[in-house]
Amino acid sequence: MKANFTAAILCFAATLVWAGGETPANPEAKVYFVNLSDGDTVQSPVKIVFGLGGMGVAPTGVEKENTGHHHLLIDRPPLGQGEDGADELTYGLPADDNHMHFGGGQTEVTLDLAPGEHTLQLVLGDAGHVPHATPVVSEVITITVE
Ligand SMILES: [Cu+2]
Repeated sequence: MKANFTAAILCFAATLVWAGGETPANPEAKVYFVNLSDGDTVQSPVKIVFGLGGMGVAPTGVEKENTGHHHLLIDRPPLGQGEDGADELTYGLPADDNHMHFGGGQTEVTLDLAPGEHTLQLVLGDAGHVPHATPVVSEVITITVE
C-alpha cells in the first residue's frame, strides 16, 4: 500500500515536471536524428541532420499551429533534467554553447566537435523558444568523435 502511494506520488511529480510551455503539439510528433545513431563513431566536422514528423518547421517568431524550430542540446543532461530542468520547460531554452537554436528554420548543421564522447538531443521549441506543452524531443544519443 505504501509502495503504491509512493509510486503514485512519483508519477504525479514526473507528470508535473514533464510539461512544457503553453503551445500545443501534435502528441504523435517525433523529432529524431536522421543520419546519426546512439554509439556512432564519427569524424569532425560532424554533419547532423534533424528529422521531424507530425509537425512542421517554422522560423522564430512565426506562430503557426503545429510548428516549431529545432534546438540541439549538446553535452548536457536530457531536457527537463539538470539544474534548470523545470525552468527550461516553462520559460524556454537558453542560447549558449550547450544549446543551439535553429531559428531560421534550418534542418541540419555541421559542427566542429572536439575528439571524445558527446551527447546530443533534439528539442522542438515554439516561436518563443519554449518546448511545447507535450515536449517534442529526441532520444539522447552519445557519439564518439575520433
Ligand atoms: Cu529557439
